[in-house]
Amino acid sequence: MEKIMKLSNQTLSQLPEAVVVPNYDRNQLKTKIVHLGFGAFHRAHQAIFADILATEHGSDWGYCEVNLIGGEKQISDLKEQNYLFSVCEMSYDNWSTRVVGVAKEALHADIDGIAKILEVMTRPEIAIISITVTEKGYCYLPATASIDINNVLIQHDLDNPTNPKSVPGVIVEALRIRKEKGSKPFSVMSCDNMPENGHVTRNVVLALAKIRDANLSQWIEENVSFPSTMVDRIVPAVTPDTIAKIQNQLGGIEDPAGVAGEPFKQWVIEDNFVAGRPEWQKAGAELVNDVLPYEEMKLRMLNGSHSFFAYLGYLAGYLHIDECMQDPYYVKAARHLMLQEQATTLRVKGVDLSVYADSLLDRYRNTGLKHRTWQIAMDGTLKLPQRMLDSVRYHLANNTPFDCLALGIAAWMRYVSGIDDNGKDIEVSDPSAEQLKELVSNSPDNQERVKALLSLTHVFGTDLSNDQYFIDQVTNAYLSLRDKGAKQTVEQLVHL
Ligand code: NAI
Ligand code: CS2
Repeated sequence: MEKIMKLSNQTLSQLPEAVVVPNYDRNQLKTKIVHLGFGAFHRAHQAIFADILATEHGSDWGYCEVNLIGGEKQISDLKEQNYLFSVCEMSYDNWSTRVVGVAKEALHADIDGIAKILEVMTRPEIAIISITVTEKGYCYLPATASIDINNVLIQHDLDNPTNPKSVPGVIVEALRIRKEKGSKPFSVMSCDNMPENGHVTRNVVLALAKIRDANLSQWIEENVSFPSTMVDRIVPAVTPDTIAKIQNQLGGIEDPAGVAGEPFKQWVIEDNFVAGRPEWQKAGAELVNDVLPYEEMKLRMLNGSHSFFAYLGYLAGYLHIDECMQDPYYVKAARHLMLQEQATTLRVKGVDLSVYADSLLDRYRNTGLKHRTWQIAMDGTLKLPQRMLDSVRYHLANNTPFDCLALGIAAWMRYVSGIDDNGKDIEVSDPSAEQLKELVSNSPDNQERVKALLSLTHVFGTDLSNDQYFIDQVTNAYLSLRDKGAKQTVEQLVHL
């Protein structure tokens, strides 16, 4: 039997001509960024920007790729294939592939040890720590954007500060060592889907540092920058089908570290770096003074409608986003949500939000993506605040309607209740899953369930948990979902 070969320096020359391969001298690259979270998104986003810069502008910015929790295989695959991985762009009917060469090193906390990761992070030439570790990785309370001191990883790091496990703990320890060595600080750049992601990161790092040593937290405050970013590219979780398609693109060569995402990509970055940065603008990123208006626009319009589809779609049996797009009532509801209930809350200027909404719907129609509603539905307790609840606050303050938002929130409540509209069990994945399960099993399936779930003040804040008008709106939507199901409720809503 013929042996299947893997992507590596040796097999690069055997790839089909259509595959773009690094045309630059990879030995000239220097590890100047440590990236925490070598997941699907980073590979198809930040790594692509760096690869374009190396290819077209002679950039020498290389990465050390790190996973702290999970993703052991991705790191070992990367090491085995000379740190090369492929990124495919999936349009409706056409795929194109690029092999990315900007990773220089790769480490996993459980395989290589945290000491090795800290050694790399404290090298003087490391200028940036960038992060894509999902909202969970920040160990924060979304309603207040402050550190969750009861988080098990934070508890561990408080007891073992020099042998940390959490993202904030690892950053604090690296900064402590740099301060002690007299090295320059680095910038810490979150690329996760949170509003003011730089501020969230700063909050958790400073809070942890302060508990440890007030001088250290003051040094961090004065010397380290935490630029915020707005990041966008739909990159669904890799499936065996994705891997098979990538192998096909590579002419039969296997790449278990490969990923595939949509053609669109956007990156808006707060230009606030203390130790230099790549010239990302040359690869199409926008460097701005204030990212917040862009973040809000993306989180509320894109991610808000994504979560709306995820909960209402999953309940109705739509497994992928493009299936939701086949339902004209769902599309109409999502467009209403985006333009009447999200766009109206935004401060972004100079963007035609109706064009933006239609471009999002068009991206969702991409049948190549197969983006699972279940994937987007994950971690709702950490996603709802920025995707829906902040807009609800705007509407309550302005006395304006928010029917679609109330329905989206009620659909999350149906979803975490654990049974879909066909009576099938739902596997709820959320850091608060245990608490959700308890609240659900201790409340009857009526307005009491809504009240019970609204008691999660780390999600809803004390304001929304006690706002009777909000409670009534969500309760009405919840009872309709319970009695008529998601499809009929959405249809009725758009007919009203
Ligand atoms: P993924 O599941 O492929 O990767 C998740 C990464 O987070 C892994 O590297 C894992 O090691 C790390 N991680 C998970 N929990 C952690 C924890 N508690 N502490 C430390 N590290 C942890 O997910 P993917 O697609 O890479 O997305 C990651 C994040 O990137 C998203 O949550 C979102 O904030 C952001 N993003 C994703 C987009 C996408 O379409 N996939 C697009 C825009 C932003
Ligand atoms: C999605 C996002 O998984 C989710 O929650 O809404 O990852 C979405 O695909 C990206 O933000 C698009 O940029």
